[in-house]
Amino acid sequence: MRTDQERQQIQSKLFAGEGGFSLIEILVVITLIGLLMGFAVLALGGHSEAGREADCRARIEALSLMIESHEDRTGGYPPSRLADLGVEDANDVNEGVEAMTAALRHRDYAGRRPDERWLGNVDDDRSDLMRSADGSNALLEVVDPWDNPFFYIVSDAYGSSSVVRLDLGGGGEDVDAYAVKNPLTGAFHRFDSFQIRSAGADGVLDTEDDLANFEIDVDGLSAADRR
Ligand SMILES: [Ca+2]
Ligand SMILES: [Ca+2]
Ligand SMILES: [Ca+2]
Repeated sequence: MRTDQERQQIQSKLFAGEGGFSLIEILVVITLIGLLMGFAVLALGGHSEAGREADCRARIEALSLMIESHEDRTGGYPPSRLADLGVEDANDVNEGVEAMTAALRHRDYAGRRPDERWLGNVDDDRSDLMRSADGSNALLEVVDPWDNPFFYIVSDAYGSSSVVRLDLGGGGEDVDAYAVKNPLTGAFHRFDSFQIRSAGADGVLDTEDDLANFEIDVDGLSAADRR
């Protein structure tokens, strides 16, 4: 049997031995390592595909709320045609999302506006007939975390095609985009409101990684079902 004195000597060697670390020092180091790992995960998460996808879903969610709020305040969703906002001199590229963005940034509109960091202008166009709150005449688009414009279309335009230009790393390609039907019901998703869709990580519309304000079903994306 050890005496109390021997036990105390063993404990003091364990926790505060000469040249070793005290319990407090070890706890401080463990806490610091934990904090550093937390920062590393946060920093990586912001740039990973999973982080971008979560950011994209958050943008779609926030935009949907703004669009619903526009309907509450004005009696209508932001249009997907620029002519409905009096802009008659524009090209037809990215028109849906430009009209939505212009409506939410219109000087006569007092509701919440899209985050400035979400704005781009892939087709680099402008209109002298724009009436934006900040006086800019650029026909901006709300873009996804891959810097591609969202595709936005209101239910009264479902069934017609629109030209969308995706950035594709600065190259740019014009594609025809359509509202999507639910393959189970044969009806358009969000049949009485609006569709908003991102081309997703692959930067191509009508593929499985698209993200939208409805559930993407790859069967519903086939061209035959869309018209
Ligand atoms: Ca345009
Ligand atoms: Ca534009
Ligand atoms: Ca895609």
